[in-house]
Amino acid sequence: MLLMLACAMLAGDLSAPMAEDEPEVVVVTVDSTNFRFSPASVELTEGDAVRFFWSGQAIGHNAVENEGAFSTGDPERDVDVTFVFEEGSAGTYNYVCEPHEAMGMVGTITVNPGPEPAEEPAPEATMESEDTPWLPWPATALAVVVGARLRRGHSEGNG
Ligand SMILES: [Cu+2]
Repeated sequence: MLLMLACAMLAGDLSAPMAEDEPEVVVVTVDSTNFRFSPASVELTEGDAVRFFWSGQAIGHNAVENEGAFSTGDPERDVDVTFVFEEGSAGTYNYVCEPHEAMGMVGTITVNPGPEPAEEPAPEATMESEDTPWLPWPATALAVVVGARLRRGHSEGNG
């Protein structure tokens, strides 16, 4: 029993989160000659950010997420907008440059879940298993005592 508890505590310590990484900021810019985002595919972790950054473009671009998760607004020649993917935002985000979507100016951001906090072992769970073996004992002991008294009383009456 104590050994089990000790093991559980040890496991909890081992799975405790390490010092968290510094949030990463991935810059997505525009390859204007090919009308492409660069990089077009980004993978990061919850807490990280994407910075859409371009300036002095010949024509305006924007980055609009298909489900409305983020948008840099109207197409602009100069854009500097940073979106932070908070805890709980894990998922895949597909976005387009609205004027140039048909030309293939699209991008994907994949956000992976951050490290889980260590779960506390539930102390109640280990207590429950000990209940059942003790239940029959008081009832059985009482029956033996009552049975012995009855038998003795009976034999005295006969003798
Ligand atoms: Cu564009």
